[in-house]
Amino acid sequence: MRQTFKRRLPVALATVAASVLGAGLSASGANAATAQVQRADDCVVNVDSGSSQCFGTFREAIAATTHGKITNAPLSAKGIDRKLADRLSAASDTAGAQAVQLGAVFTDSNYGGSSVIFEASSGCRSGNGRDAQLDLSGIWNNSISSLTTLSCWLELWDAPATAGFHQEYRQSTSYVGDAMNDRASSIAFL
Ligand SMILES: [Ca+2]
Repeated sequence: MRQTFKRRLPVALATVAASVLGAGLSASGANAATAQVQRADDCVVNVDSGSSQCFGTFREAIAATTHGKITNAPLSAKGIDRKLADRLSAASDTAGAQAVQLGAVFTDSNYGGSSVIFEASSGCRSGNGRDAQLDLSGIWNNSISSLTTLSCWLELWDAPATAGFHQEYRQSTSYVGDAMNDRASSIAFL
């Protein structure tokens, strides 16, 4: 069924407790390389449940994580900026908000490439210890180059299960730096 498989439609992926970003495994071999060139994945991962959904545009991913509160975000993740981050914070503060956005990571510098927006039922209390963590897999493993902090500070770790070399980011960062670039295999939310 490879020819009829539509990667751009929202896909509810099976929950995998320790390694939630399985969307990158949905294609294989030469087809995977082609797909990544043609279309980046923009995914939303719920760190409470481990579930993830991927979309054809960053705008769709933002609409999903805000449950329709923001439907005019930029089509490309490259459009994420302080204004959008402020809107996300405002949306998650409103009564009845169903998710808080913790932060986002990108496979290219300057918020480009494939993106993952992390959400949870509640936000981080920055500076007050670790609120959540998860492993990066699929196309996101060893590929993160930039990130956006929203409710949380983000900490990138070289090894799975937040082990090994790591760096903490307290603000949005257009390039995570030579020491951490294309190296993160897990992430912690502070
Ligand atoms: Ca690594």
